[in-house]
Amino acid sequence: MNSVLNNLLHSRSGPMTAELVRAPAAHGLGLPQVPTRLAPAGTAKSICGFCSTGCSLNVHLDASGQAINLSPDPDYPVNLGMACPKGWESLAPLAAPDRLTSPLLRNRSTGQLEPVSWDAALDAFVGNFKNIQQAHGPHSLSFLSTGQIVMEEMALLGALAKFGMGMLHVDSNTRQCMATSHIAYKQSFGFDAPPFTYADFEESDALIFIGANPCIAHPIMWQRVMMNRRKPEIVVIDPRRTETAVAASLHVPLRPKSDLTLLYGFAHLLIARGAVKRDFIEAHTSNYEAFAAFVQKFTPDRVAAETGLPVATLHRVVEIIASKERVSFWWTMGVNQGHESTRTAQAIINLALMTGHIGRPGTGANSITGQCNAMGSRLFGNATSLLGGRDFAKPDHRAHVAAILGIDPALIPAEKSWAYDQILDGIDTGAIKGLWVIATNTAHSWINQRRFPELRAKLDFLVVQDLYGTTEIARMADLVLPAAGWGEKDGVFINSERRLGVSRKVSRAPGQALSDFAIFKLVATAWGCGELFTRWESPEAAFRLLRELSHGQPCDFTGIEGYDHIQREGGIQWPCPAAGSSSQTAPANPPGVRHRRLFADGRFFTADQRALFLFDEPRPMPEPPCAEYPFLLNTGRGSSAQWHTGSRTDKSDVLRKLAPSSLYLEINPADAARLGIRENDRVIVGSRRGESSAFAVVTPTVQPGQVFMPMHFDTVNRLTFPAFDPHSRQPSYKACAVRVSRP
Ligand SMILES: Nc1nc2c(c(=O)[nH]1)N[C@H]1C(S)=C(S)[C@@H](COP(=O)(O)OP(=O)(O)OC[C@H]3O[C@@H](n4cnc5c(=O)[nH]c(N)nc54)[C@H](O)[C@@H]3O)O[C@H]1N2
Ligand SMILES: Nc1nc2c(c(=O)[nH]1)N[C@H]1C(S)=C(S)[C@@H](COP(=O)(O)OP(=O)(O)OC[C@H]3O[C@@H](n4cnc5c(=O)[nH]c(N)nc54)[C@H](O)[C@@H]3O)O[C@H]1N2
Ligand code: SF4
Ligand SMILES: [Mo]
Repeated sequence: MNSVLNNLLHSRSGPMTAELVRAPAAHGLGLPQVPTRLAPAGTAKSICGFCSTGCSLNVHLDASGQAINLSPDPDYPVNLGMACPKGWESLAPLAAPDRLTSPLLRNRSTGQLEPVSWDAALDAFVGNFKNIQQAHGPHSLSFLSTGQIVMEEMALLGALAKFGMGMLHVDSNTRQCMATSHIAYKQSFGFDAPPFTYADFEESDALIFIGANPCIAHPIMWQRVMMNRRKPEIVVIDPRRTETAVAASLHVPLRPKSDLTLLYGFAHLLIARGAVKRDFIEAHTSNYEAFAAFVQKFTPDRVAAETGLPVATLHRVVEIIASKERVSFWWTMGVNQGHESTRTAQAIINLALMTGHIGRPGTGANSITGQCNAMGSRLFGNATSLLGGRDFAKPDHRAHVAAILGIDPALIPAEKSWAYDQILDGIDTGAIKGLWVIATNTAHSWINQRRFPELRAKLDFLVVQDLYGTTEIARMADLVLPAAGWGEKDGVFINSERRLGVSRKVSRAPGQALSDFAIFKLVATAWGCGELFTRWESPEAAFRLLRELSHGQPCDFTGIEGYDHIQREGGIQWPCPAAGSSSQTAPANPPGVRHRRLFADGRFFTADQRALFLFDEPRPMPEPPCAEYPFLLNTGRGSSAQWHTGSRTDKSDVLRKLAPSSLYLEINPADAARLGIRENDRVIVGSRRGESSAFAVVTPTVQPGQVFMPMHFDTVNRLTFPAFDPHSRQPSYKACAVRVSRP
C-alpha cells in the first residue's frame, strides 16, 4: 500500500496529483506544499454541484489558482447569467470548520472516532470488509451512494464494488429521488430518456407542473419559465398552494396521492372531446386501444369525488391541453415519491403521447431531475443498470462492457441488485454485514429513519465517505473517509436536460481529504484488484472509457472529444454520437446549435420504436389518516437556501440567514383554531413510528386535514411511513398519518 501511495505521490503529471500530495501525512512526512493542478489565475468555469439544473459558474481565482469568489456564467445556455442562493454560496461549504482533514477510525476501547493515517484507514477498510466476506459470503457487503459526485467517480465506484470486490447489492440516494422516472421512461420509451431541453420552458403555450415546486427547488428553471414570451397557461397540480402554485394561472389542489385517478380522468375527457392525435398514436405508439378502454370508467364525477376537485376544474385543464398548440408536462417528487409512482409518471407520459405533445418545441413528458448528477448515476452508477444504461441480465451486454473495460465477463454479475429498502432489510436479516456509504446522509434522509440505530447495531462494519464527520450517518460509522467536495476535483455532471457539463477543481481540499476518485483507486489497490482499473488513470481517462461505453446506446456521446470540448460548446446534451457511429439516435448537433430534444422523428428506443401506453388500477394510499392520526403529513423542500440534510448549506452564514433555523409545521388555520394552536406555538407531531417537535406556522397554503414539514431537519423522517412503489421501489415520503398536539 505504501508503494501505491508513493507512486501516486511521485507522479506529478496526473490530475490527481493535487489531492494525493496530501497523503504523505500517512507516512509521517507532514503536508508538503507542492505545486498542484489548480486552474491558472483568472476565471474557471464550473457546473454548480447542488441541483440538477446544472448552472455554470465563473469561479474567480487568485494567482495561485485558488478560488476567491464566483459569479454566474452569462454565456451558458442553461442559466444565462443567473444563479440561485446555493450556487452563489457554493464555496462556503468548502471552508467549513468541520471539514474532515484525515480519516477517522473508531477506537474499540474508547468508542471514539480518532484520526488515523490513510494507511491505517485502508488496512481497516480492507481487513474488516474481507473478514465479513469470508464469514458471510461476497454479497454480504453493500454500498449506498449518491447523485452528487461526478460521473467518473460513480462509474469507478460501481465497477470497483461489483467487478473488483464481488458486491452484488448496491444502490444510491437516486432511489429516493429518480428511480420512478428511470423505470417509467425505460418501460414507456425503451430507455431512461427525459426528452426535453430547457428551451421548452420558453417555448410552451401551456406548462403543466405535477408535484413540482420549481420556485423553491429549481429556481433557475423557474426563471426560464418566466422568460416565456408566449403568455403561457401555467397549471400547478399540487395539494399545497406552493410558491409555484401562487404564481401559476391555475392551481389544482387535488387530494394527496389522487394523481393517478386525476390523470386518467384527463385522458377520459380528452378522448370524449376527440382531442387525441390519432395519426401520431397509430404511427408511433402501442397499446393505446387498451388504454382508451381502460380510462372509460374514469368519468368526471368519479374523478371529482376521488380527487376532491370540482368537475369544472377537470374540464378547464383538459381545455388547456386540447386547445394549446404546445403543451409540456413537468413532474418532480410529488409524483416520484408515491406508492404508485411509476404508473403515475406513465399516466403523464400517456397524456403527452395521446395528444402528440412530444418531440416538438415546448412539449414533452418531462421529469425534472433532483441532484446535480442524478442523471449520471442513472446511466453510470452500475447499480440497477449496467454501465451505460445496459442490462445486467443480458449476456451480450455483459460481454460488451467487459470487452471495453478489458476485464473477464465472468466478473460482471448477471443477477439484479437489491434496491435501497431491500439492502436495509438485508441488514436486518443479517444478509448484509458491511456497508459503505458515499456522499449521502442516509440516517437523516431515508424514510422511517428511527430504524437506523437498530440497523447500525447489526452491521459489523460501517464506512462513511463524506466532506464532514458531523452528518447523522458519519457519527455512527466505524471508519470515516475524508472526501474532497465539489470544486476540489474534476469531472462531469449530467443535468436534467441530458447536458454534460464539467465541474472543475478550483480549490484545494483540506488536510488529507482526497477526491472520491482517488479514494476508490486507493481502495482498489489495497483490495488487490487495482489491475482491473489501470485504464482509469484520471477522471478524464475514465471519461473516455464512459464515452466508449455509451457507444451505440441512446445516450451515445462518442462525439465528445473531452472536457475542453464540453466547455467550449457550453455543455453538450446527449445524444452526441461521433460521425458514422452506429448509434440508435440522430446525428450530433451541427456546430453552434446548443439545444436538442428527443423524439422529433417519433421513433422511440423500444424494439419496435413505438412508445408504450402503460396503466394500472389506482390503489388506496398505504397509511390514510384515521381517528387516532387524523392529519396527512406531506414533506419536501422548504426554501431555496436549504439543501436536503443541510450538511453543506448549513455551513454558509448567508444561506442560514435565508432559511428558517428550526423545524416548523405548516397547518391550516381551521385546524389550528380547533386545536388551540397559534402561530409559533411549539407542537408535537406524532406518527405510529415516532415523534417530532416543531413550531407551528398557521397558513391556508395547506388544506384542512393536511400538514407540511420541510425535509431539511433530522426528525422529519422519524415520522414517515415506509411505503414503496412496486416497480421503482422509490419511497413514498409525502403521505403518512400523523397527529398534532400541544406539548
Ligand atoms: N432548495 C433546494 N432545492 C432542491 C433540493 C433541496 O433540497 N433544496 N433538492 C433537489 C432534489 S434532490 C430534488 S429531488 C428536487 C425536488 O423538487 P420538488 O419535487 O419540486 O420538491 P418537493 O418539495 O420535494 O416536492 C414537490 C411538491 O410535491 C407536492 N406533493 C406532495 N404530495 C403530492 C401529491 O400527492 N400529488 C402532487 N401532485 N403533488 C404532491 C408537495 O406539496 C411539493 O410542493 O429538488 C432539488 N432542488
Ligand atoms: N421526508 C423526506 N425525505 C426525503 C425527501 C423528501 O422529499 N422528504 N427527499 C429525498 C430525496 S429526493 C433525496 S435526493 C434525498 C437526499 O438525501 P441525502 O443524499 O442523504 O442528502 P444530502 O444532505 O444531500 O447528503 C449528501 C451528503 O454527501 C456529502 N457530499 C457532498 N459532496 C460530496 C462529494 O463530492 N464526495 C463525498 N464523499 N461526499 C459528498 C454531503 O456532505 C452530504 O453529507 O433525501 C430524500 N429524503
Ligand atoms: S439552480 Fe441549482 S444548479 Fe443553479 S445555482 Fe441553484 S443550486 Fe446551483
Ligand atoms: Mo432528490
